[in-house]
Amino acid sequence: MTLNPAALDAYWMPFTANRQFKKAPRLLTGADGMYFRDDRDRQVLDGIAGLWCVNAGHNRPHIVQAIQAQAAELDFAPPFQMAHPKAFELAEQLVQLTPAGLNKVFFTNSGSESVDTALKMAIAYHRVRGEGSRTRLIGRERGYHGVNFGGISVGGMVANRKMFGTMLGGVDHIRHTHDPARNAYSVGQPAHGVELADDLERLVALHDASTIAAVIVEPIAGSTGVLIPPQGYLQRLRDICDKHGILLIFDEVITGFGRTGNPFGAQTFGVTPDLMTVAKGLTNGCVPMGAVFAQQKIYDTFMSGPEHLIEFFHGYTYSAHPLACAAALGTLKTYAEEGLLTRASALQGQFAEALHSLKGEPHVIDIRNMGLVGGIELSPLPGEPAKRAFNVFLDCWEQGVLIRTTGDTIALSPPLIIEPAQIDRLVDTIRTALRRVA
Ligand code: PXG
Ligand code: PLP
Repeated sequence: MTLNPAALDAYWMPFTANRQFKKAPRLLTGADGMYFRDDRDRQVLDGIAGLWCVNAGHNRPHIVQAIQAQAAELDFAPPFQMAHPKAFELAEQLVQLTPAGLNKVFFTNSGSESVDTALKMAIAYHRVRGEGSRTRLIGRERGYHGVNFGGISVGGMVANRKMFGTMLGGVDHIRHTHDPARNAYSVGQPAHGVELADDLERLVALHDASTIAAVIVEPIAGSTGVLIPPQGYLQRLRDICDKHGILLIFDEVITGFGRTGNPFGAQTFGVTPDLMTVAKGLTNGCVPMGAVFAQQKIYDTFMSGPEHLIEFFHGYTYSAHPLACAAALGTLKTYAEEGLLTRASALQGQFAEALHSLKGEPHVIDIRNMGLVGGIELSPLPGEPAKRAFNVFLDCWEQGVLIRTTGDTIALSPPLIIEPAQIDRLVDTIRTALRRVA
């Protein structure tokens, strides 16, 4: 099945060079396990779990059957003042996986919605407990928190921000943690940079803690090129937040559901946030769904007014959609049966070794890794940022391997079912590409 150029005209593609793509489309028509199938009937090894989301691999029977059965049983249930059983069942199962204390779940339909939900929860929480002056939100340079207005306001990727006006007021950013001069080629967490967390003290001194509601960071910054937190950094952020009564939000849309070797990055790094956002791996990418996990104390604070009144004026038509809940339950069953939420810890040694074997190949200037996520940073083509990495992407695609690039960094986040030989193929494909691209 191949589409002719006219058939590609109407679809305005997201985060895509539309005109370039439509001249030479890359179409996926099927998927199973570790592989996509494309419109030339090739098998393409999936090196990025779709888009950091298909953590259990493609076409998994429990998930497929759960979605099919649910569609025939209950297609939709209104989520406001009504509910359906699977929403509760899913929430109960999820809080068995989260760090202790994060035992309330609010459902959304994407990571972007999870982020905006968490930011609203944080501001409203302080207001309900009588500190309505705490409205300021702090993000981090190079952060990615989705594309809604809240998310791009606290986000720190300039291309995602500069076209969209002034965004939310009252937002500030701490410094990012990328420090190749000291930390290039670190295996796992870099040794240097714990003091970068102290940048939060600078913002407290500037704005006063009484104006700050929350700080949001990704435990590992994914979209900006896989930036692993320096040793001790997240704990120090936690300590500074506690000292000043600021909520700490971990955006675990990428690090959630097994990517780092534990169910959540919070567990891998040993730091528990007040709110935690997830999406992607929650349903294995099969039906859109996100969630926000909240500490008991936050939920309890909202449960203070008259019992017949709505406590939190927020929610989506499709919050806890039956198809999404069914898909998530099938996903959790698959993760549990196959031990996938901890499998990355067994594979990370081989993954790290394979990745770091690319040191010394043409153009490579840094390699970063943790669990089953990796970043390979290239020197840019002079005057043409991002082009060299994209050339590697195209070369790998021709070799039958799907990778992802952001700027001049190659990002890898394979399904957690990957086998050692497939890790080697992934890395060797990149090696071949590096040796022949401009
Ligand atoms: N937070 C984080 C940390 C994310 O990685 C989102 C929020 C938004 O999720 P939704 O479901 O609204 O897309 C994300 C999503 C990339 C890439 O290029 C990364 C994401 C999405 C698309 C592309 O690396 N992360
Ligand atoms: N716009 C309009 C006009 C609506 O009526 C609604 C929901 O009822 C929305 C936007 C929000 O849609 P959703 O709940 O799917 O986010």
